Amino acid sequence: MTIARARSVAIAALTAAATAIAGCTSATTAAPPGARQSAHDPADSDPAGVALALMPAPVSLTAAGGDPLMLDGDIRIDASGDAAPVGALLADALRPLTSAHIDETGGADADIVLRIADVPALDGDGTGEGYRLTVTSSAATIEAPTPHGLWNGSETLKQLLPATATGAPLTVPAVTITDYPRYAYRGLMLDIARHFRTPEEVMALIDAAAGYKINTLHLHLSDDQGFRVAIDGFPLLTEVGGQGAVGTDGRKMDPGGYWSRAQYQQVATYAEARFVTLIPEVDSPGHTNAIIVSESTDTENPLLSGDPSGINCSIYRPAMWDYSTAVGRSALCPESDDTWTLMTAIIDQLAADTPGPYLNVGGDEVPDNVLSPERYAAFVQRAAQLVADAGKTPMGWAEIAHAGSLPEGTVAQYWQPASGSDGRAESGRSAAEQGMKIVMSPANRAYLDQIYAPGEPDDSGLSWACPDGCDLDQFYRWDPATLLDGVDPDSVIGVEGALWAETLQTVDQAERLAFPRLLALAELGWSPAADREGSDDVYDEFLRRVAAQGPRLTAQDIDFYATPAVPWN
Ligand code: TNX
Repeated sequence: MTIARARSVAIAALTAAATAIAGCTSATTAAPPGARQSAHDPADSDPAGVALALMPAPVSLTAAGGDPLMLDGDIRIDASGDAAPVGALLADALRPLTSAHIDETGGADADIVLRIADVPALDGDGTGEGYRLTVTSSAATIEAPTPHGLWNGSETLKQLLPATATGAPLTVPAVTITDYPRYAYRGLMLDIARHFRTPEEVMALIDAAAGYKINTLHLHLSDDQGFRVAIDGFPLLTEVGGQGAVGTDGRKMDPGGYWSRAQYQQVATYAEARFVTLIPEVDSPGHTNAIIVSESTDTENPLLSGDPSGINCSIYRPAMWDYSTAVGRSALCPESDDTWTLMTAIIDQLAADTPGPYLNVGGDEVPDNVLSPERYAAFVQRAAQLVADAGKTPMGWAEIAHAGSLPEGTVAQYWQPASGSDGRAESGRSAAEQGMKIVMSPANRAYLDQIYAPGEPDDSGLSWACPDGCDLDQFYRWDPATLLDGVDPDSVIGVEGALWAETLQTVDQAERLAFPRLLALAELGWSPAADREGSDDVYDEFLRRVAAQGPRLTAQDIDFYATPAVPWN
């Protein structure tokens, strides 16, 4: 446990007490006439003694005011057919909370019912992710048109239960929740190239993020300092390319590592079962020094030409390691056949092992003196076409807009810390004008590697996009639909928090930067548009719900920054 962790545990204990009295729900709550609506008045404690501090806020919540559901004795879950896998994961989540026997065989009078059903109130939801959760004194019923919707409903139900076992029977307040997402894409990016993370660490982060209805995990698998997944036919990519990390520099302070193909498949399967779409990224043509150092002297490889030095368009010739944080020094040459032999092998294997629809080819930060704009465009067009040929939709950082004609449906991820009509936002505007869909990750609003506050002693992040710090307000008080002038709101398909890792040696450091700020992005991605920028009430109400997440994160052994912005106690 880090010092930060000890502090968060102490705060969590206080938060648990506060949570029990702070009834609250979304500003967007729509209650039918006559229904008792949860209010923001802290004195309005909910009758079950469990605060409705839901994160992200649901579209519509009605506190029915009736007796809560008491889960004691046998807890019977009815989830059959397509609902069964979600029911089994829900049962697993309940076990640590209760000594009651959990019976998944269902039956007419089950306590928890998960049912695939047409819910007319969700007719406007184009994502298929919506659900309705109805809790009465006799049962909690989740209905949704898809298993993904049932999963989202079960994550909400879990938030209506205590974070940890209390010894008392589990109670669930009587509520009706109708809920669906604003955006189909709600992502977290993990950079396991700059510092290695194990599959187990990544799976724990999937669980934590999925609890907040994050449905996309973008894995940044390769960069200048490391290549992290074994590729058939090219063992040096990982045996050489996976050995270091940022800061290694001969000191071995920052060891590398890599996943076997089977481990990648295991993480993909784990994510899929939790309705998290895995998106692999092989960053190219820049950010490729690990590939170049591993393969430009791979003269014995029968799949390559015998002299693959032609892949190397970096500033280092012959190739050499650079474990610093410098960017813009490496590039794969678009003219080399060996470049495309490698790119095809990497893309085809990742496409085959990835259940989801996307594959990201990067495309960021290639200076003109490393590759001319024409050579950059040639590279990105060919890489994107390889992705399309492998049956996936290409994604890349928004610079790919400069590559010109890319396959239909290509998605651009906007990252500049610029908004409105600022010239630096040109890549985002250009991508949208070309008909690409946009994922919003503006660095000063969504880069989870940035510091919370200057001088904060435990802050291990970078500050280039957030010189004055970016605390929760910066991550919460903006609107992905309107950030960029000249971008049609309909082009925006969602938001993603990017956890770059140059400075993050440990997973505790990574967690502390991601939480609680990822919750702000999860809410922007899921909950209806609101006046988050203008209204202090909207923001304060969000902060009260963040406070209730402290014990939940602690129960999952997730470190977080106990920002003074949040009324933790
Ligand atoms: C910029 S923005 C990068 C990454 C760094 C990050 C650090 C972008 C697409 N590239 O290579 O890790 O800043 O904050």
